[in-house]
Amino acid sequence: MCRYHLKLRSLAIVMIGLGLLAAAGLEVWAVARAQGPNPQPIAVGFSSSSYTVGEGDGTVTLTVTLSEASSGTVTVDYSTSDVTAVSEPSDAADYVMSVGQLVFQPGQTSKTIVITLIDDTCCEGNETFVVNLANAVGANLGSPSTATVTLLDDDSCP
Ligand SMILES: [Ca+2]
Ligand SMILES: [Ca+2]
Repeated sequence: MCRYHLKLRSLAIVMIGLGLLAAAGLEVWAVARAQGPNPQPIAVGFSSSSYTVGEGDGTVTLTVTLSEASSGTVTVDYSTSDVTAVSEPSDAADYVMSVGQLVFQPGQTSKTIVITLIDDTCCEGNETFVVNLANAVGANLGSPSTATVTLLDDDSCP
């Protein structure tokens, strides 16, 4: 009789334990539901899809931002690519090719890329090149991930 009673007691304890687990699970579910769908992942992208500078301005500065501060480090690679403007070692280079990596320390949300321009004396019209972002780590590649730089020609044609 006594043994049977003990078994009943341990069964009751197990049942209470299961009940508590179920309650905890329900609470986790309710909290997750209250928070809605998964929070939007952090995105990294240019602040603008186009930048316009005079070819004699010396440099162009592009800004890359995070959609929100991250608690971890975020890195993203960047590289320039010719369109109608060309980079060195071309004799008629309009800008200096630039490849690198931006590192956002935790809490940082903005970084700049500075590209050196090469002024010429050619009457050539406005020219463009692009800067691409790639290989984002710690964030998703956002939009725009490509920025177009337009170099305004400052030479008068004969
Ligand atoms: Ca010029
Ligand atoms: Ca020119």
